[in-house]
Parts: sequence; C-alpha cells; structure tokens
Amino acid sequence: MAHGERSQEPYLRTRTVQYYDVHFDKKSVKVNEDFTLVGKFRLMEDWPDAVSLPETVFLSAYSPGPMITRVESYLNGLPARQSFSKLELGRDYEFKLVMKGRVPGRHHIHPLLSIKGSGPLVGPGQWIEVTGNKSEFVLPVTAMNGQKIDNLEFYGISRAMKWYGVWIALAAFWLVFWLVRPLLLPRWIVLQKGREDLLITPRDLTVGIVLGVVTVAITFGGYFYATKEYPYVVPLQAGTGKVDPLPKPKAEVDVKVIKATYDVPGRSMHITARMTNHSNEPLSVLEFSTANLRFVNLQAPGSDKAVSADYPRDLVARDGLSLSDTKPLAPGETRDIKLEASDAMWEVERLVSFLTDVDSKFGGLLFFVDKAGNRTLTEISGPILPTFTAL
Ligand SMILES: [Cu+2]
Repeated sequence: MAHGERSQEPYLRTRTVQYYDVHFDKKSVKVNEDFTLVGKFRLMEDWPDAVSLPETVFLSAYSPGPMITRVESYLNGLPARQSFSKLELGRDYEFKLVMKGRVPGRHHIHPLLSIKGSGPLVGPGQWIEVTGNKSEFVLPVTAMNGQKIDNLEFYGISRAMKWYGVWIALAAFWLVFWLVRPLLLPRWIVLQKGREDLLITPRDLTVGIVLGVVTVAITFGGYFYATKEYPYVVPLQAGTGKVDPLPKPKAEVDVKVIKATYDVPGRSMHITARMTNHSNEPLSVLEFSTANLRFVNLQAPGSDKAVSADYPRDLVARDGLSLSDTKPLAPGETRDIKLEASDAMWEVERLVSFLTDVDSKFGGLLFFVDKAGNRTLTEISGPILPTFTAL
C-alpha cells in the first residue's frame, strides 16, 4: 500500500519543496465522487546542488497506481494541465487539485510536484477511502466541438484495437508468405551455386508490390478518413506554461542558524538560531515544519488551531516544539533561541540519514505568529551534525 515516499533522501525532502497549509476536503469518497486538495509550497532558497532546479515542473497527485483521476488542477490559479517552466527558488506557490475516486480501496494520496531531472517530491499523504464499484466509474466529457463522450475511459479503444488488427494481419501475412517456403539452408545453397535469380520469383515480386501499395493506401486512406470525420483535432500539448510566484511576503523575521545537531539516540533535532524581528508586533515561534513533519510550539498563541483536523496525524509531533525561552520576540529585538524538535517520527519517516549524506544539511520552514494570530514564515537551513551521546 505504501509507495516509497519514506525512501527518499532527507536532502530531497527537507531542502527542496516544503509544503504547508495542505488540506484535504474529504477522507472518504464514492467511485466518481470528487475531492479537493489545496495547499501551498515554498521552493527552498538553499536548494541542494545534487538536485536539478525546478526548470520544468508538473503538478499532480500521488497515489499507488491509478486509483484516482485528476479532474482539474491549478497552480496559482492557472490551469496546470501541462508542465510549468522556471519556478523561482525562495518563492511560494499555491495549488489546487480536484480528484475523483476511481478504484475502491484505502489509498494514500499526496500532492506531488514532479521536477524534471529530480523526480517526484511529495507533500503530506492522507488516507482516502474510495467506496463503491470500479465498474461504475465513468469519465464523461464534452469535447470542444460539443460532442458528448459518455466515458473517456474506453473512448476510441475499440477503434485503436481494429487498427492494431489490420496491421498485425498484414504483417503476419507477409511473414507467413516467406516462412512457408524452404528457408535458410536451401536458399543458401542456391546462393552458393550462383543462381540468385531463383530466389525471388515474379509472383514474390507481384505480392510485394501489391502489399506495398495496400500499405500506403491504408495509411493515406486512414488519414483522409480521420481528417474528414474529425475536422477539428487538437494535438497533444507539449509546450510548458509560465506562472508567477505568489507575492513575496515581507521578511519579518531574520533567522540565522548558528548550530544544528541531530541527537541520534534521542531522536531529536536541536537548532540554535539567531532571530531578529523586523516587524512592528511581538512575534512568537509557532511551528517548525520540514519534510511535511510538523512541530508546533504549544505555548504560542493560536497553537491549538495551527494544525487543521484534516492534516494526517502521523505527521504531527505529539510533544510539539520545545523552545529555550518562549517569550515573544519584541519588535527590533535580536535573540538566540534554541529549538528542540523531538519525536520518533524522525526515525519512522526515515529522515535520520543525515548521518550518511555527503552534504549534511537540513532545511525547513519556521512559522511565527503575532498576538492577533497573523502568521509569517521564514526559510531556515544550515549544516547539521549528528551526535551520538547517550541520554
Ligand atoms: Cu503515501
């Protein structure tokens, strides 16, 4: 049932695409019923050298096989049927995916960004139950010329099969035509005796010419028939789209990582960061999020609402995020704060191969909140060292 999201290297999951504010509107749908996935992602400024830049990017949902169907998809409000080119690092994008149940079962569904050269980078996975019967699945569409297609799932398949039949029959005839005669050795002996003229008879020549004419006639005839029956044909679209990132948020807090360690026996990440509040409001650290794992500071204002009810619980740290001091950062203040994100999730989600990475760095998003509940986020990244001290 799983599909390998945990096997991706930590540098891919913590330093490339950081998803946030992801919502699934349903947990159970019938076959043919729509559900919607919305969310945002930040492309990390500290993009790893080993990963191709998001030059060609395709947005979709990830499921173990074609269990769901994509009905609509949007990136920053633009239809995302095709790939987009040149997404910008350090910027945010907003997506919306409307999907439809196809095969009954319990499926793990993720938002997914496929980056050419790097592969699939997934957001948080939610279990979606699809109920009903596969045989009831239909995908009706209305074509641009007004033609109604009852079920795209089987549209045109019988015609494609007939064409396969025609070409296979012709190929089989040609093969059998030569195979029924004495083959390799007799023909080799004829060659040795210098009687090449016996190898191809006038009948062979006639059949060959007739078959050539028939093949060309079917090809062109089929083409003319198709253009007559379907005068308006849109080819598969191969170009890429362009999309502007969301407006750049004001850099309200400056965060510099001074030291980061991963405590192996304690399953705990410790980050010491120098934070400067450039806003006019006192700000508290609300959340540290990386690779879809969420560590919420339970003492921050509005922390009870930080994680929505539809967010997968297995990605939320039960004890949240601990801070060396929880006093809000006053406007203009600079302070070193130590964050501690401890949970067995690091292990369960196989994010501890910081130890074996050639490039031991981590990344994530740090969210801040003011008294009124307004949120601001900052990218945080830096080198990380594993420590093996016993508890
Ligand atoms: Cu999954």
